[in-house]
Amino acid sequence: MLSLTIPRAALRSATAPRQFAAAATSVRYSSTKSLAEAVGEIVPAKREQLARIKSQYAEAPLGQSNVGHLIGGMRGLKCMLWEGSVLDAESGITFHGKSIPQCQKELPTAKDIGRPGDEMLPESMLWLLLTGKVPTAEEAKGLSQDLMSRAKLPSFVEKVIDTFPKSLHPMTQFSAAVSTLNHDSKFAAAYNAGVKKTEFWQPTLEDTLDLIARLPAIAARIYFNVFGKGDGKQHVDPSMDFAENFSHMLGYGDKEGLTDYLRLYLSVHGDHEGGNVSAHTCHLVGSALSDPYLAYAASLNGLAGPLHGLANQEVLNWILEVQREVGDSPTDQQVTDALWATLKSGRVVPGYGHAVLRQPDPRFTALYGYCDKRAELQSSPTVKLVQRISQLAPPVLKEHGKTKNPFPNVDAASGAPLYTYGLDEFKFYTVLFGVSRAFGALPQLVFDRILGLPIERPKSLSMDALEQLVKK
Ligand code: CMX
Repeated sequence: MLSLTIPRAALRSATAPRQFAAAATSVRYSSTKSLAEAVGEIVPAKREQLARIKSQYAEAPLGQSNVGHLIGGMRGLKCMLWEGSVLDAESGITFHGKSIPQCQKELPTAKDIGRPGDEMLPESMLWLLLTGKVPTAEEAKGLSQDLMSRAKLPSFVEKVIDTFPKSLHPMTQFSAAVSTLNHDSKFAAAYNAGVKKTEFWQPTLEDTLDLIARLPAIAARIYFNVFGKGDGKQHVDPSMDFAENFSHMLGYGDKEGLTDYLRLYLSVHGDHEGGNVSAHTCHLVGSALSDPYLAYAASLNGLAGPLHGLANQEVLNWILEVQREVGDSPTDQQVTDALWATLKSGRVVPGYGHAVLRQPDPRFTALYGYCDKRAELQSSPTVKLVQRISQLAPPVLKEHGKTKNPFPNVDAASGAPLYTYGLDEFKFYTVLFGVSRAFGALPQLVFDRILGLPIERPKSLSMDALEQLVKK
């Protein structure tokens, strides 16, 4: 039960084992568990599970790899461990076994921690991803307050960001700024001090929380410098949750609909199993024991590609292009013609298709569902066009006959609500995705270190070597 008066002695870091405790004064109720304690509890079982798998099944086949895998982007090859989520081609993503609708039902929401808003908190999702358990409202609130206590940027990082030219893409600014945060990496410091391998996960978790907490301020500073919106100071209000503070920093704090949308957006974009470019990159770079800042900066560079995270910028660009062409009340034929014109020009339809999914993306469905709940979004011509295209594009893409999945992915829906709420600088959209992806990619880095996973080093072959091998 939440009590409003908290004895001073009961206040301590919501997460950290003493040696890595954040200097910040985060608030935690003595009866609730901190995130570090909750993660610490699962460590023995996770290690035992890995030892059991190693001793009993190390030689068990997982299907064969073939030449098609080697030259075809390793589609479907089972060669990575990823704890937080599993992606099924038909039913979509589950986070520790929970689908998005289940998470929407079970995870603590803004209202549950005393803030205005109905959507699940990204803080709750982070707890689930790291522990496999649904947090109580008190635990979610404690984690939220802990993150807010870590959110202030070092002043040298602010200065670095302020030197970037406005013309530098926001994603490049974002990854560069994240790299500089490694100046204060607790993992790097612990490693240099000779901390034992079995304890690596603790400073990795500390860096993870520091980094996630600081991403909104980095993003908002870039947004202010490039687009002139927000107060430019990235003020943090400790009574607000993560998305609420972020929304205020960006200058949209008065728009409850946008703030609640951000909560949902950040929660569903966080984790999408390990094989996608951004998640895999974080795991790969982290496997060299690079600290979480370096690993996540690399991840962001992958997210900035147009076939991955940049697609959400491309989608809005393309939707507005179609809107200019067909107007606000187009016929089905006009929209269909616009889809064919895109395909015939040799371009992909952005926001459609997926390397794994073979059904509409449940993340798309969740964001679409949000639009259906809000009158201001229902009346938006941009949202309406997105919804119309989601019905008309699949038959066109099927007839076109190339893509294995003609259905919308998350990027098809994510930008239109932002645009409608006035966050219309779509060059910035992938930065929002980048704030979110940290909620999934970084917890896996913690698991990598709990499990002591080795450096990644798959085998490559030249075409000559490949031919020699297969001709034998
Ligand atoms: N429009 C037109 N053609 C498409 C297409 C689309 N939306 N999606 C796939 N295709 C084409 C591919 O370009 C490929 O053509 P070629 O054989 O000429 O190279 C063919 O269909 C087969 O591709 P696939 O096996 O179905 O898809 P991949 O696994 O290779 O690629 C993806 C997946 C997402 C990169 C691809 O569907 C695509 O480019 N979609 C548009 C961009 C996009 O929305 N990306 C965001 C994905 C989600 C995310 O990561 O954020």
